Amino acid sequence: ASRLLGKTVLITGASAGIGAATAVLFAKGGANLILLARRADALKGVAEAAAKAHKDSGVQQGGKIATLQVDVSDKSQVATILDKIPQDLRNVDVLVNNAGFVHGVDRVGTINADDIDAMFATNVIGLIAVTQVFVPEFKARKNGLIINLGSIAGLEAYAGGSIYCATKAAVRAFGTALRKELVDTPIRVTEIQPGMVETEFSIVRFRGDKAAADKVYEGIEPLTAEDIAEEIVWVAARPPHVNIAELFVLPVNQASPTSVHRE
Ligand code: 8X3
Repeated sequence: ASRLLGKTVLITGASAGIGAATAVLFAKGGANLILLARRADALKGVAEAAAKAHKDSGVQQGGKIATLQVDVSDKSQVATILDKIPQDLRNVDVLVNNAGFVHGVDRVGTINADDIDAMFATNVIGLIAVTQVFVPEFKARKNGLIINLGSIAGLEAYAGGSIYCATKAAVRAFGTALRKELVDTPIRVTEIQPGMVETEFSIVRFRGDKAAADKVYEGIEPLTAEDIAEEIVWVAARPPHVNIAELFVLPVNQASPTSVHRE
């Protein structure tokens, strides 16, 4: 973990869930943070939690935290990211492309067109746009790690998830191509593929219906945001010659999107 000391990590979708847990864990490990999200107030809470985690850790290095209110699905906002980063955090070492969501469980033919656009806009186009900002930076500095949040959904699609699964398959294809493009550089590209993780994600999927969201996790112990944060921080702490290309992480009682054992 000493490899994290003083590193600067930019996290999208940092206001909740995996992004927020990852911010706190990197801060604890002595990294500096640039936290991006649409919701400024939630982001502020995460920045405070991360600052506290850094302070409590007693680690001297790192602990600088900047928050940027950015919607990655908005091209004009993504274009301002570099300008908005405070000067002392300009040299980003790790990009965590975490922002993403699913809206609805509708079957093809009945899917809301705006939901299709929104999921692709954030999960795919936004992720690509942010990556395009940092790849030239990383190439110029001959340094960088890009961690994309894929999903089990990108490996095996399931009924009722056609659009979300397609967005995560796109993330996978994009990252695979990028890894090949960067093969002659020190820049690493990782894809984390979580299975069932209990966060706001499920509530958003069911459009705020908490009871429906909770049902997903009935009788099974899902992963937590902190579990995935641990994997992300571990990936970032590998020696520079080691690239964890993919990491498929499941709750012990899940074997596929539909193979779930419930007590
Ligand atoms: C989300 C995991 O199983 O809901 O990335 O598709 S799942």
